[in-house]
Amino acid sequence: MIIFAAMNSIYYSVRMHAECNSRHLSGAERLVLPEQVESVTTDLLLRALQLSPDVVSVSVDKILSEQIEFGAIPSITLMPQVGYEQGRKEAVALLVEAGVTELSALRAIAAIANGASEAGFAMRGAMLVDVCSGERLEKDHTRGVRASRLDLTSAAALSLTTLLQQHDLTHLRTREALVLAAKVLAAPSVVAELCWSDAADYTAGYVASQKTGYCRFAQLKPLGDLRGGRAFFVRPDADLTATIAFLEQTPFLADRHGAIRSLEGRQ
Ligand code: PML
Repeated sequence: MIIFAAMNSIYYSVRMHAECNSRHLSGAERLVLPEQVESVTTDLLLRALQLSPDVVSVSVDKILSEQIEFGAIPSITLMPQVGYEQGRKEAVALLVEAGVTELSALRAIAAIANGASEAGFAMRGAMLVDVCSGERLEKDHTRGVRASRLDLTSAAALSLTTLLQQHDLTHLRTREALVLAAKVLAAPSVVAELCWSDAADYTAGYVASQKTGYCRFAQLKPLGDLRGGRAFFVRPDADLTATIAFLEQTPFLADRHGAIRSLEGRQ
């Protein structure tokens, strides 16, 4: 379903970031109409406060509707239920199918698995990884690159939530990851994304690309591991300034989504 923003309407980008002991704890964001700003800001603040942070920052920035890029949430494949080591092997195969070299895929997996920040923790944002060599291209290995100013329209949110519920995918992280993947795949020179969560109690992850859609694994890391994160694979000739500007600055609203197919029963 496609919903068009009213001409010349105003939106606000509401972004929350929480820290504890100077380390990233939680981040979330929305792109909403003016009348939603108060309740959305409260929701994000309450979400951060549940985690006993030292510092919570909330920013609210005006966005004009003509600045917004619209796009699609990719179709979803629920991959067979396997352990995280087998899941990582299958993630490599999907990345290769998407156009990433095996070397690059393996280097990205190793970096996330070992804690990709300078200090060996999860990064705040994502790695930018050369699709051929696996070289890391982001300037700051702790901050990384953040896909930001993104959300989905209310109509798309309703429809997607209903679809996800039919497959017992009710966690907010899944919805948020789908929106983020939609924006990442719309970015210039991005070929694929690899992600697994840095939350101790959340083992899921995915490979996303135009070729494969969003392929979700229930387990890409052992339970309790805080090392997780994201790699955005970019073409060697990428104009990184343009890619980063799109990911971090261009407002993006997903207004439609694909279907879900499940391979979960298969081994
Ligand atoms: C995160 O937000 O921690 C990343 C979540 C990745 C998997 C999301 C899912 O499909 O459930």
